[in-house]
Amino acid sequence: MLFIPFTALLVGVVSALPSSTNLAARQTCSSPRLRKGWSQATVEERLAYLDAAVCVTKKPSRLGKHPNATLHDDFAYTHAMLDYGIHQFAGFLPWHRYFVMVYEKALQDCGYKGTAMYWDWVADSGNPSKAAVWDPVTGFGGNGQGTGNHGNHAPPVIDGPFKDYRPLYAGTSVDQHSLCRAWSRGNPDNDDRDLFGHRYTPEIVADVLTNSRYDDFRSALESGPHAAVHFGVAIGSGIGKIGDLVPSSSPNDPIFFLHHTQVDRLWWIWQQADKSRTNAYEGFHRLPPNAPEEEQGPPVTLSDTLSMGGLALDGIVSDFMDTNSANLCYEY
Ligand SMILES: [Cu+2]
Repeated sequence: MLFIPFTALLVGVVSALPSSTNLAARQTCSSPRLRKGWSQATVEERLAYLDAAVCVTKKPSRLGKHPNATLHDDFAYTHAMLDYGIHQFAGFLPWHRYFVMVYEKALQDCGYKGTAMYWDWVADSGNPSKAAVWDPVTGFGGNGQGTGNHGNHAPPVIDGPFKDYRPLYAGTSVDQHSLCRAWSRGNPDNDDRDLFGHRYTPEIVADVLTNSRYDDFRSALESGPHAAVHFGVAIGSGIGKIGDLVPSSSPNDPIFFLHHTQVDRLWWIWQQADKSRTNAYEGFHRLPPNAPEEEQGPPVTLSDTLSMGGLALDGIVSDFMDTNSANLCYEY
């Protein structure tokens, strides 16, 4: 049988490969790699990650959709193009698991030796604006500042390694702008914390994890804490402008990948609680936006395709369920 290394799947340029490839059970995963939280990593590890993340913003586009696009822009574009088909249904979790892996591989192609890292926003929910991820030297820089952006874009991020990065896309439209954030500011009178930290507390996330059915868990996580972090970072109350982490091009903000690695980690934690959850996958496909509301799509299956829109080869859901499989081989 032809052996296809998983890295080939990620690069997405091996034209002889079928468009989707089942790689399960070809090897074993004897020593899974540990994905760390940003605040657990050493300063050297954080700087190495940031160096590679900056490198991704300077590498040429793989998709070739626009002469000014970089590889990082490709991630935003792919996510924006596929938006409707990768959110608000069962496929949300495996699709983003694969997407984070494609990015992790891009970091490694930039010389990074480590793994994807996560922002544990549950641990930081009491005071999210003070989280280590926002450090100007050992993190991703802080909130947007001043008035130097245009149109609907929130103020630019003026510190940290991405202050000169100018994402090309807003949604799927070409609209180059400075990387921007607009943190929501909590109202202490209502126990509203900044960055909507009151919506992803340990209590709330523990409650999300009590859902025993896959798609109930997925839905509670996606529309609850996951969405709150997107909005908390990028939809500052009252300024009428939005930061990069809200539109469908949200991978524009490199913090996206730490946010989604945390989402992946919470799924992993949920899976660890019961062996039968490794392959627990149920729910329904979404119908096109113009379909009558009462109709639902066909049931999802483990053999459904995960499209990467040309950024990497398409995958199959079953290849992204078990982080201890040979092709994933990581843990938290
Ligand atoms: Cu997404």
